Amino acid sequence: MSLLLYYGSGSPYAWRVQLALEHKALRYERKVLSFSAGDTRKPEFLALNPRHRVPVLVHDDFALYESNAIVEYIDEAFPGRGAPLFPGDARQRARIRRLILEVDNYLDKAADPVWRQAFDTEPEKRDAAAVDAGKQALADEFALFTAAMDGEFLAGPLSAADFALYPALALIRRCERKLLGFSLDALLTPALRTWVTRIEALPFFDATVPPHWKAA
Ligand SMILES: N[C@@H](CCC(=O)N[C@@H](CS)C(=O)NCC(=O)O)C(=O)O
Repeated sequence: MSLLLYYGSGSPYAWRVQLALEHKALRYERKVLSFSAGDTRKPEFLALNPRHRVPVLVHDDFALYESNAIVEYIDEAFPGRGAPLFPGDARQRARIRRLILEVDNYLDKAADPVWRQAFDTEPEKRDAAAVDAGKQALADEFALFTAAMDGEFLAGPLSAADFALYPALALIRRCERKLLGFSLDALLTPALRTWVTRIEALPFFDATVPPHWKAA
């Protein structure tokens, strides 16, 4: 059996998949792609994902893209390895899927202007008003996620919802290096701050941190 993960260092979507693979204690190889070198547009990668995005997981002869589909596949393809990532009855599993959709459809949208200002905008061209609007949108999102929280983790026990949200928050925190005075903790609710420390204390967490983040 072989598992190969194509990822980009710091990609929040790829990070979800790494959290799932590590949680299941699966052995996998990694192939890091460089966005700046255009690796995602090379024909051999386009053959795996015509949408030219990481992550892609190749399990033997089966290649799959889209992080949420991959996480769900890992959970179903390797039952009995680690606790399920979609635990509970139909309603609980539906909540997990809903929370993941809320991360992708709402939280990411709120974070996007902040990410753009931090990572895609020259320091002298940064728009403080855009960052402030982003901060407000993020605070609103964090209030909604806090209200939806149901126990130690987002949906009660640890689940795929936690793996969807954490990398987005980590990337928001990474903006602190670029945006003067920007602080993730200042926007998070106390419950989410505690939740972040819980995720970072997971025994496999360190293995998933982007290598170039560790070096810096
Ligand atoms: N919906 C996709 C999003 C993946 C995505 O946007 N990946 C970015 C990196 S964070 C990427 O590979 N961009 C490279 C490109 O667009 O060529 C998923 O969940 O897998």
